[in-house]
Formats: sequence, C-alpha cells, structure tokens
Amino acid sequence: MAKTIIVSNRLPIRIEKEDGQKVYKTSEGGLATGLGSIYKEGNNIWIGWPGISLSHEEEEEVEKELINRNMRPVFLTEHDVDEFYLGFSNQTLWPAFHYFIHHMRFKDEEWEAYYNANRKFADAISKWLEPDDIIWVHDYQLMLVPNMLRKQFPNVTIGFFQHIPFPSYEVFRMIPWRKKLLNGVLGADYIGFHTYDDMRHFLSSCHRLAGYSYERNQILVKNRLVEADSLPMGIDYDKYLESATSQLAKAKEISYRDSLGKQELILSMDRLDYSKGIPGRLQAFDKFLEKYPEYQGRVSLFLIVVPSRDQVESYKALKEQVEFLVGHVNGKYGTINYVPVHFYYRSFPLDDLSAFYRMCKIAMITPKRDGMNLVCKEFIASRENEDGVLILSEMAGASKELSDAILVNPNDENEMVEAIKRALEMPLAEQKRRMKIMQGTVKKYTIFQWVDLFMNNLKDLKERQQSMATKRLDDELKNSITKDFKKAKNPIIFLDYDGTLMPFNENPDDCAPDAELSQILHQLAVKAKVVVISGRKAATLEEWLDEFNIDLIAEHGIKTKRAGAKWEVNGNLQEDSWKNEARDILEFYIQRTPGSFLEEKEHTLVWHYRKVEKGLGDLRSSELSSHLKHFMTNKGLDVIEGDHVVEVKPSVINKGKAAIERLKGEKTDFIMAFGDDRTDEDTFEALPNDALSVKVGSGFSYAKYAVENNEEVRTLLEKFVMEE
Ligand code: GDG
Repeated sequence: MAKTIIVSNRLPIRIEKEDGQKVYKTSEGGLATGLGSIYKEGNNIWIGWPGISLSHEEEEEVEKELINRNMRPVFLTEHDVDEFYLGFSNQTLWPAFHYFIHHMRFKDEEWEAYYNANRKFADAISKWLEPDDIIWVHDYQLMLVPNMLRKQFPNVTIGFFQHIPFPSYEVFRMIPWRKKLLNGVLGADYIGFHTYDDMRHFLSSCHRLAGYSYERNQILVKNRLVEADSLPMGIDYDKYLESATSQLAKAKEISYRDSLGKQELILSMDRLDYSKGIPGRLQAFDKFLEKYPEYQGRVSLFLIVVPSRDQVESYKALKEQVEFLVGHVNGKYGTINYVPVHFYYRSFPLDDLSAFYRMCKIAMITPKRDGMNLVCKEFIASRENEDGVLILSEMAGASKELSDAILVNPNDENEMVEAIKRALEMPLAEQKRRMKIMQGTVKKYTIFQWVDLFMNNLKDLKERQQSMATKRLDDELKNSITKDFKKAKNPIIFLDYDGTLMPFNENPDDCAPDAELSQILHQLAVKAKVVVISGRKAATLEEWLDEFNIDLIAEHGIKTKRAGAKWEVNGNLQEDSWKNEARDILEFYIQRTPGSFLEEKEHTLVWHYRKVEKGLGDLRSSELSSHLKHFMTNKGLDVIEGDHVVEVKPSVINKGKAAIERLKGEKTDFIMAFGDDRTDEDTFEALPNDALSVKVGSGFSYAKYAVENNEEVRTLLEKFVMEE
C-alpha cells in the first residue's frame, strides 16, 4: 500500500545520553503534533536526524528501535552538524531569509556540507521509497532534497513546506548558490509558505534568478506543473485549551501568583534568536517604564528565552546582550519588592507554559521577522475567559490572520511603548471583543486542518499534472509516428525555426543552422516536402536555408518561396501606411526601456526585449501591447506577444493561413507541424484534423503533442531520416 513519508531535519524524537544510556525524548512541537496524525498511521514513516552523532554499532541499534516507532533515521556526523546545520542552514540561509544580511556568511565548504547532508536525506528516502508513495519535505535545511529525488524518480509526488519566511528577490539573490537552491525546491510539485508574501517572493525569485515564467501561482518546470501556495500553519487548539483549563495549570498559576505578587504580567516567550526581537522588546519596556513612571512597581515583563543554537557566535552575543539589558532594567527600576523583568533562560514543560499563558494578561510577541509564530496562537487558545491582549509584530506571519491584535512595527520603539500602555489600559469589553475574533480564527485553522489541506492540495495537483501529461510525445508514440512517416508517399513537414529547430540566442542574427541541423535538413528534404515557416525576414531565411532545397515562408506568411523558385508576396496585403504611426509608439518604448530594440521587416514591426532587465521587460511589454491594441482598432492589424518580442503585423496574415495556402492542391498523406510560440498556435489550429502537431516547450497549446525542447525535435527528425 502506498505510504506517506514525512521528512524534516529533526525527527519528532531526540536521543540524549544520560549516564551513558540512550534516552528517547519525544518532541512536543506543533509540527510533531500535527504530523503525528499522519506518520503514526499504517506504514507511513518520518525520516530525519535523531539529534545525536553515534558509532556504527549504535546506529544499527537505534535504527531498529526507531523502525518500531514508524521513524527512520538519517545519521549525521558532528562535522555534518557543524557545517550543514549550524553553518550553512543557520548562518547563511536563516539570516538571509530573516533579512539579517549582516549575519550572513558564504563559505564554500559549508555549502558542500549542505549539499552532502541533503544527499544523505535523499538517499535515506530512496531507501524506503516505494511506487506511489507521497513525500512531504519540511523546511530550509532540506531545499535540495526535492530535486535530488525528482532526478531519480521523475514521477514521484513531492510536497515541500517552508516554515520560515522567503525573502524578497533582492536579498535572496545575494546567496551565491541561489539558483541551485531554487531548482532544488522546484523538484517538488506543491510548495507551501505561511503567507502570500513569502509565496510571491519565491515566485519572483524563480522568475528573475532561474528564468522560469509563472502564471498566477503556477510554474512549468520541464513540462511539469508546479504550484506554490500560501497555507498558514495552525496549532492543536483543543490541546492548549485543555491544558490551560486543567487543574494542574490552574494550581501552578495560583502558586506562581502567590510568589510573584500583584503586578500585571507581560509574557515574552521565544527561542534565543536575533529574529525574535528580544533586545528591542526589553528596550521598549525600559522606555515604557521611563515614560510612564506611574507603572513602575505595577507591571513586570515575564521573559522566557529558550536556549537555541548557542554554539553560534551571533547567538552567544545575543544571549549576553539580553542578560545585559535584563540587568540594566532591573537595576534601574527594581526595588526590594518589585522585579521589573523576570528572566528565565531555559525551557519548561507544557503545564508551566499553560500556567504562564493564564497568568499573563498581555503577550508581547514582537519578532523582527518570523515565518508564522505559534506562541501567539497558543496564548490565544489558552485564554479561557476570552480576556487578555496580544501585542503582535506585523513582521510575523501570524499578523496576517490576527488583525485584532495590537499590531506594531518592531523597529518603532515609540509605537511599542504606546502599545504596552494601550494593552494595559484596554477595557475588558474591548479585550473580549478582540480575543473572541482571534480565538475563532485560531480554532478554525488548526494544525490538523493545515495538514489535511496540504495533503489534499498536493494530491489534487498530481492529478492535474497527470491529465496534462497525456500530451507528451513518449517513445512509443515517436516510434509509431516515425513508421507512418516512412510509409507515407508524399509527406509534408512544417517547421518553425527559432526555438523549434534552433535554441534562442541573445543576438537574433547569430542563429544560422549549425552542422547538425544542416545535415538533418539536407536529409529530410530528400524524403519529404519541408516548409520552414517563420516570423523572420525573407532575406535572412534565404541566406540561411536556401541551400537545403526547401520551401520558405517568411514574416508569418507575408512572403513565400517554393524550393528553387522566387519569393512571392501574399496577395491579400494592403499598403503599409500604419507603419509610421506604430513605429513612433515603439520608439517611445525603446527610449524608456534600456536594452530593447526595434526590428523592421518589410510588412511587420518587432520590438525585442530579450536583453532588458527581467521584470521591467515584462512590465513594458504589457504596457506596449495594450497601447498598440488601442492604436490598431479598425486598422486590420494584430499584436502578437511572442518569446521576448511584441510584433505588429497585418491581421490578414498568419502562419495558419500561410500553411493552409501551402497545402492547396497538394496530395499529401502525412502532415506534421512543429512550433514553440504563440504564432505557431495559428498553424496548429488551422491544419486538418488528421495532421500531427507538436508544441515545443511547456504551456497550454492547440498542438496534439508536446516535446521538451529543440533538441528533442532534432532527435525525432533524425529518426525520420535514419535508414533501417
Ligand atoms: C519555526 C519558524 C514558525 C517554546 N518554548 C517552550 C516551548 N516552546 C514551543 C512553543 C511553540 C514552539 O516552541 C515555537 O514555535 P514558533 O513558531 O514560535 O517558532 P520557531 O521555533 O522559530 O519555528 C516559525 C514555525 O517554525 C512553524 O512553522 O511559526 O516562524 O521560525 O510551539 O510553544 N515548548 C515547551 N517548553 C518551552 O519552554 N514545551
């Protein structure tokens, strides 16, 4: 039976050594809870690192134990952990993705370790993978895994979820291995982010740095439909509510309260991380007590910092900074019976957390950046009496869902100071109104709903891929078409040129046929009528292709030249009086778009933007197209948006009409057409039903079949002319 394989850097269990004995400690994390409903079922498994480096003998023993718990280990050496995890993951990707560019470092050896560790994960997955399994890879430590698997198993179903933000393309582009990282993730079919902005940034990086175009949230990667999506992660609401209303949590609250005194408490709880904005929060609290001294003695900050990555220098420095600030505030405002900041540098069991969520009326969660932030959702779920106030950073993914919090910019100290005052003074009715709305949201979008949605969307996408993939020209079809071609007495083949027979070149004048193509055309012309049907100028086609003794159709059908004969101009053409006006418009866009240029053909005008900065070229081409469409009303012209070109031409002309014209009076028993862009769609659409049509590249098409690129076209044509 097909199974689901969850993959993350850490397993939902960690092994620790106590007095030389291995102890298995389960993780209480949100992800482990949510995915627990999956990996514990049937033959499903979770693959990841168990959190400790072991000897070979120990590894065997641990693997056996983990198999009983539906887990499979990936063993990492201490070197892997230093370079892959603490190094590349946490000192290159983490700071980049959280916009801490001054903390980023780029080390070749750490990149290599990242690659090798990802390979270890991919190998472990391959070891357990069976046909029809679904793989769900988690987070930034494993960005290369999806494509490593895709190369090995082209049809496997892979989902990827990124738990941290995805930065703007301007920041992501700074990483030397950016393209490899993007291609790594694009090996997945369905790619989830917490917010729409993260998704948008990812798509824009794919477009601008890796050259993929996208429509809405979909990208075609080598003919495979890949979808990015925004899917905010939730929590196990009932678990937090139940824990907060348990007798144990209530008893703990009473005992802590007794020791703490009467102060109002503001909860701050994070892992030790510079992205969480802990110093900024302390500084704002300091400012608050200074600006509103009447609150000194009446309110305290309950500051929990959970140890994390403290072998990394920047984290060590952060810890010292936090300790310094705590000391500073306590020294400045503390009295015998007033502690302004209660500071704990350690983790607590859930009952304690629940007691904290109960006893602190205000939670102040003000990260500088956070993918989602689950603590604020847990606080909301734990507020049994629907009171309390959440001060939340607008830089946390959660802020997109929790607009009834007091939202603050964590870099604006004054705003944070005022937010503390507002929270402390918020009337109970207002607190309840806001809290109820937020509870409604957090209760509705739980971790379980998130898991279901992700899995359903992934399966759905796979089905859509399969229905699209029926068009691919596979080997069996290629063989049977080749047989038909060889049997035919009078075959005719229409070939577009650029993108179909030749790859695109930065310089359009540099595309004369190479030796391989020349040989194919020579041989093909002996066995079939060959018609090159292109948007190019007649003179260019003649210079490059006349020697092959084939038919040429230039400028989308304006001029036609039979093999060995002279050029003829299409009889339907009117005067070109529109050209002067259209040229002025194009010149206007050339001035505003560095790198673009005009190509003037006898009966058409073409604006090229292949060399223009990516986003700008797209923007200007759509502006230009709509400008031209407006100008052309009733002028009998067409505007065609091709591959990095916008072309204006008389509408009486198109490749489809030219192809039909060429077929008149022809007694043919095999018609086939190849083309790659919008203009070739006219050919595919116009040809008789029994004609074969092949789209080169990705995208929807009228063609019956699709191949990947011009090399695949050449290979098929070579097959046609090969002697038996
Ligand atoms: C990453 C992204 C995204 C904390 N202290 C204790 C404790 N915790 C638990 C909390 C919460 C979890 O740890 C922290 O989750 P966050 O979401 O706040 O932050 P990250 O660890 O940075 O997680 C983040 C998340 O992935 C999910 O996609 O939201 O943006 O950075 O559940 O309760 N748990 C216990 N004792 C503690 O002392 N038991």
